Amino acid sequence: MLHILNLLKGDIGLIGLAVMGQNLILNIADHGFTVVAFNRTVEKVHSFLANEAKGKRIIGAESIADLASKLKAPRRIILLVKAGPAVDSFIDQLLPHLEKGDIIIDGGNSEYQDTERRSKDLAVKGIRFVGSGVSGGEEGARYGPSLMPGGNKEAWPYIKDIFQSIAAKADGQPCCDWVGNDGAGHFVKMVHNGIEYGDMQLIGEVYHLMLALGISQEEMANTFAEWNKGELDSFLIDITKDILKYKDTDGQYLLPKIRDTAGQKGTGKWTAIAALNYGIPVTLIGEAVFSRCLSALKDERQNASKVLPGPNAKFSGDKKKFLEEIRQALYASKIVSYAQGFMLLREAAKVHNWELDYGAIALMWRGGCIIRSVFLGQIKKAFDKDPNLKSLLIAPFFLDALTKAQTGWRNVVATGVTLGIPTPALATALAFYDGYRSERLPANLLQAQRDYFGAHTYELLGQEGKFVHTNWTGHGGNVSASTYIA
Ligand code: 2AM
Repeated sequence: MLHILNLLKGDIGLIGLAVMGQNLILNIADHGFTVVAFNRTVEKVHSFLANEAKGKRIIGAESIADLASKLKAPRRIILLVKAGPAVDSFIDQLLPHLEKGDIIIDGGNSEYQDTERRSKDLAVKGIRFVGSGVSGGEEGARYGPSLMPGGNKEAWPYIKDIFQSIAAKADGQPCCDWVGNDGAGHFVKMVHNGIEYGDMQLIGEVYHLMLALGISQEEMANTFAEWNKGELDSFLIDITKDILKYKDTDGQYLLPKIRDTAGQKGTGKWTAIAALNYGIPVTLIGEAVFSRCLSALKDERQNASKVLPGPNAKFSGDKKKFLEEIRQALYASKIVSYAQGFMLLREAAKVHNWELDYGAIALMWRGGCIIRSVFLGQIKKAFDKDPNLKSLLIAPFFLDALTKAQTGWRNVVATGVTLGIPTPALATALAFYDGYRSERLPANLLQAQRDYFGAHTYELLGQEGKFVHTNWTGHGGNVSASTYIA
């Protein structure tokens, strides 16, 4: 009897009927699962049932209690509500109606520390909590997002089927796998968004250089179309081509009319903050975030443009050759950006004891999401070949690509400097590359300076672990500072 009753119940509940939530419900229902839908403003449930959800395996709920009563055990409930207090509020409202073993999945853009906290708090109460990155926008949610679930691993066997069937597929495999404990899923989603910032910034710089070259917008679009057939084949290159081609109702290109100030919701900033907190040089994403900040200072820039002198130089080389060098610079910088992103993942995994599978993460990003690309297939291959790979830069495939690209890359950055075109992401990628491949960096001088002014001590080459202090001036004593940090 209980079994039959269970059959009449919903497979999964979803709270939050904004566009992402509605699309995800439709996607889940299309894959043969019955979904129970609920929203804080209940009228949205009614209108959803009467319109988009009509005739589909979708049941409405009038209250949290109603939602809980209409779900099979163990209950599986996805929250797709505004990140922050709304998530905690729904968790609190759900708890009295749940039983031990039930599963709450937060599919919003929550900060990974919040997910960490919720996962731990709910585990104590016997509730299995999952924080899942969901990427791909409205279209992805409806027809195949990239899904990055993490949290309480006990939940995975109960949600795997639904998650992997609704996720995007790349080379026949779902772009969804278990990421790791507690906040791991949302951390990986955050890094994904940071990398997205970096990719977009790089493409923006390329566009800026193309403008300086003086080529037509049509030529730019054709160049991107061409690039999209090769190793740069990706969603962002593809839409850039479409944007460049797009003409307004007056027959003019729309792009030059758009105000050149970029907004941000914060996930790029979170990635940069995490990079600083973990001490990992994720410089490209940092530059991408700062570039948006600089773009937002439109009034100041307008004033400065009238007074601050530039180099007054014009491009005078072979444009076709330079366009190919720009392509190489973009590709090489992208490799650096992803290498930095995976370095951050590795460090966070160490700190949080997450067992991250980097090849699987690359596959999760390979399809369905904004950074989807052929390139991620190569990253997956590199990590599959060597799961302990220290850096993508030294994986044979990427090492070869960097070797081929570096002359062009250097020329592009140098030309940007000569022409006065800012290329912060392309340039910081190159600076990172040169720093990373340097056996010796000038940090010895830094150590000496710190010891000079603050007696912080230093290590001598070949005598690591032994800290010595020098009395550089002959006065000031020989006592070193052990606790003071400059
Ligand atoms: P609403 O339709 O009742 O506004 C995206 O904003 C989704 O998050 C919507 O489903 C919205 O519900 C929900 N939401 C936003 N803020 C919320 C809050 N403070 N409490 C509950 N739900 C919230």
